[in-house]
Amino acid sequence: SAEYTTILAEARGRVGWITLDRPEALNALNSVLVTELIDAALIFDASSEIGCIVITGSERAFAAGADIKEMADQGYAEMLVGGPFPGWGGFERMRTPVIAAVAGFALGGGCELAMMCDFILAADTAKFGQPEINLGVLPGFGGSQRLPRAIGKAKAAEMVLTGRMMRADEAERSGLVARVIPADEFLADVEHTAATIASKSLPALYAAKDALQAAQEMPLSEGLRFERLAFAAAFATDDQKEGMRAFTEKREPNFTHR
Ligand code: CO8
Repeated sequence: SAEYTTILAEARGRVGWITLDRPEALNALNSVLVTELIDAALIFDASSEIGCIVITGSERAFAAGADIKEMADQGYAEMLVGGPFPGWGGFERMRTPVIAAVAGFALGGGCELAMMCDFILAADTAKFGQPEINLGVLPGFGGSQRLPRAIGKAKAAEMVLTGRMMRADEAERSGLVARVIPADEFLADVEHTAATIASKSLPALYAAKDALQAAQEMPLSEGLRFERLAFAAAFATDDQKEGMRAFTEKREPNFTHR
């Protein structure tokens, strides 16, 4: 939409596309971009017309991190009170599935933003890293917590302590990304994947995303209890009736909520 200056936001069918667009800074996440990204994402999330959100960058960079030039002179209180943090709670609580579509650099806050999404699709050009250690700091946007959960302690510790980059094939082997796609097929594949998700029943998508998030945050017994209740609750929706009826009638389901 026209009012944004650092991102492009556009609905394509039931998919909400957000393209980070600060080419002069490899999409570094400055405060304007962060504000616009969260705003656009929350608007898509609030719309029942949107069943999947894609966050992507350019061929060269998803995002090369927080904006170092903007951060350089900040102090403790400025970081804590303003800084990059306000607003992300809402982003993390979105109900709509979010895909991070990463080509090129996903470094620092860029890698952390990608990990905040439900899953990452990577072009074969993708490079992931938490290079904050080279700047005399550490990941500040979830990287020290989400990277070990995604790829295990050993690999995460090596990445965070050396600041090295990881290529797409290693990222796939390690479980950081769902799939690696050749660069020339990348956006078409992402679009297809997002449209597939967006064609499902919205209440079922919300519940499935909730349960997957519970798996990241809860002990197994709690997560299993959460799933059991959510599964039973799905049987109160007309989309469950339609989905199962369509299966027995050997036709495509026509969900009410999508
Ligand atoms: N911040 C500000 N500007 C940047 C950033 C950045 N993170 N990354 C690149 N740029 C700018 C460069 O300064 C350069 O601008 P100019 O042309 O005006 O000098 C332009 O983008 C192009 O970059 P390069 O010339 O460096 O391009 P190269 O291809 O030579 O190198 C690299 C690409 C390797 C990606 C290199 O740019 C680089 O190392 N960038 C910094 C990566 C980094 O350290 N990221 C971590 C930042 S700290 C962080 O993310 C902490 C997160 C905690 C909170 C997050 C809240 C959102």
